[in-house]
Amino acid sequence: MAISNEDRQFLARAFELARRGEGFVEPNPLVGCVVTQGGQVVGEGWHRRFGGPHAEIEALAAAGDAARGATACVSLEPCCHQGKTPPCVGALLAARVARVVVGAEDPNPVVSGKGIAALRAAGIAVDLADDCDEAAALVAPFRKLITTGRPWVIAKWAMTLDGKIAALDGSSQWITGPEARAAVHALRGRVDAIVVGRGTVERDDPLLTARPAGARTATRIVLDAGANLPLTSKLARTAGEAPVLVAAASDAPAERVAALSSRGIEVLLLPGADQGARLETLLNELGRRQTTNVLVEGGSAVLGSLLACGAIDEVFAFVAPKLLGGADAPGPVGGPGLATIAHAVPLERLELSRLGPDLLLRGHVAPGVCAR
Ligand code: AOF
Ligand code: ZN
Repeated sequence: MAISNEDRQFLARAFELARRGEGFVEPNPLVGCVVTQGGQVVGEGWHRRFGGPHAEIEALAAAGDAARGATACVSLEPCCHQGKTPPCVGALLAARVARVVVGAEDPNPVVSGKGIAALRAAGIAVDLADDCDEAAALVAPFRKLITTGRPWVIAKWAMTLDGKIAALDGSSQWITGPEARAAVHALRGRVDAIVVGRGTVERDDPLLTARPAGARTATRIVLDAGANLPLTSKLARTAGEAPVLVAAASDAPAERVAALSSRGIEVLLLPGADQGARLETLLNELGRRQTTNVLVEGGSAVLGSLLACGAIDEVFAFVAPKLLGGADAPGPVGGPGLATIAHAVPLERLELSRLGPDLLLRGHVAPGVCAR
């Protein structure tokens, strides 16, 4: 049996449920599940928190006896391994579901394809929606981390309609209105780390916390080759409330490193001749720490280095309907830039929303695209 339109509708619901776990489940994937009988939903569930029951277990529990002979639509291939929780394949078999619709294969090599094979071997009909971009997008950060060992990098900026992130005098507060700023706080509240350059700290003295607090508390990271972060900065003064990490060059002065460390700030000494090389090392280290989502808030030099090393996975561009002009007023992404228009990095899965007076454009960098 192939995937029907009805299956797709239930899968869409499973994706919606899965998103509720955002910020709570990482480094696990977002997963949602809908159990149906004769076109009616009899149980719904999602993976709610890291270490907790998987989506299928929640949905089967909600369905109870109605799961017998039912169809389970799961956004991700059910697991067949004993992790922190028992395998979902076993639970689906025990509940006697008749059919499983799967949004995407699990990129985790421990599961990948084996969950579907185990279900089929037990006589359950399994249909994989292998053309489902949305299922793939839902687990894109998880896939990135588990297959490359590096986090998913979200580049965020706020600019005027004519592409400026600050006026000539350096002022940038505020380009966008309160609704857009609230969306940034929501984003901060679900990521594992927030990165800014030293220049941004100098200019804006940001706190980089989510207000109100979100599902998780991000580590606030400053790219600061000389470990010069002032002890009077808001970041340094709040290091006891939310973690601060200074990513410095390996030759940063020992007394600066000691001063920051004594305030509870972690200093990472990164090898590498330039910011781009140090950024790559930092991303590898963050991946090693199971960091799934990293939000990079600028400035333009940092975003430029990221673009140049092909490290941007997703973009959140907030656009205010204002004009600033100025040949020397900065744009969001600096650095060397790409040599020619044919090298421009395309975004896909573009979503456009209105936030009060402003626009939010978000999209994923097409997989396999690498800046040259
Ligand atoms: C599913 N349903 O809802 C999720 C799955 O350590 P554990 O037990 O939580 O297992 C984590 C792994 O299980 C994770 O790496 C991924 O392969 C899969 N996640 N699988 O069937 C779910 N969250
Ligand atoms: Zn599972």
